[in-house]
Amino acid sequence: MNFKTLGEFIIDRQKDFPGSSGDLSRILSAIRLASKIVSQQVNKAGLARHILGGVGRENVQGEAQQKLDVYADERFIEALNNRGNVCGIGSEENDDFIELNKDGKYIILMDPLDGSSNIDVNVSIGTIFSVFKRVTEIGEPVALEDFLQPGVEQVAAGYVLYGSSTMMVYTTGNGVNGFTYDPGIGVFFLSHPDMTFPNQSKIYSMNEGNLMRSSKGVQNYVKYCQEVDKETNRPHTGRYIGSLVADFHRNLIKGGIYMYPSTDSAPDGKLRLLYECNPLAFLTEQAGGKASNGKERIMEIRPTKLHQRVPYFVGNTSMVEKVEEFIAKE
Ligand code: AHM
Ligand code: MG
Repeated sequence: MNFKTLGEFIIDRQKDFPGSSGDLSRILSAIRLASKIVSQQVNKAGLARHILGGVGRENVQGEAQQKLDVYADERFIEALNNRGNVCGIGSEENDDFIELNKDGKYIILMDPLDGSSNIDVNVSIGTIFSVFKRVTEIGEPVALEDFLQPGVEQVAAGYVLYGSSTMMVYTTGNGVNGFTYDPGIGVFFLSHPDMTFPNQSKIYSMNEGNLMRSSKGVQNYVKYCQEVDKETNRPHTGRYIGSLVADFHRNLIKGGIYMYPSTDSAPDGKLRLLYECNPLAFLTEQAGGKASNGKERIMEIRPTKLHQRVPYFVGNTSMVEKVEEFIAKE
């Protein structure tokens, strides 16, 4: 067993940034703390009736909010606010961004509980986060422009997966590392150092119920994945959990592509650029993969609104480039 803890790792990595104020380390430890609290609630979701089910209202995207969505949102905001160095948070669960300490230099974008339709059925869910430096002056209130930065400006990003075990995976632009939580002693240990997509990849993940409503390019790519061809090791294997973090995590370890394309009924796809796509794109590129909207690099898209959606293709570079080829031909 590797006994390096997440706490030690964060401090070790801080040395890579000489003269650092330690603010980013404090943010990562706030995320670590909130994720432990959320993990504990997620684990007993089946027992605790007061945290299961919907709250009876919808978020700004028209999706039914679950009690645990709201619970996770509140815990992450509290933990980040307590550190005092975050000036604003944009969350999938809130209509507008939240202003925190105007003297803070960092902003956070997050999906506090992704895949929440899976909560009540005991299937993996996750938290996704992204950290940027503000572009407005320290001491001023945060403004929308602080949140609408392209993904290439991220200073850190990651996710927490509440699965068969709880894991935190993150990057500060110097590789991707994964930590597994030991709930007995309340500590995350480094279990997956230097994560990269494997060279061999076989898995494709998509809600195929949407296939007939997707573009010809995507339909042809899925047909390609299903064709039998010994030389190229096809057919590929279909795997779809319906929790982005869980699907992404499996593909990062086993090799694969996750797709949420545009459809007739959702021309911009379903996933949110700022809370879901950018952070996982940063991790992907750090792990040697590729993230695209089918035509362009996700991290170069300049956002125009907080809750913006984009078609999303993410995973092994060879697989993402293959679907891009089919899309270019459509
Ligand atoms: P959410 O943020 O409201 O949970 O929605 C995002 C989720 C992703 O985790 C998942 O990959 C996708 O929506 C599943 O959508 P669908 O049910 O359309 O396949
Ligand atoms: Mg989500």
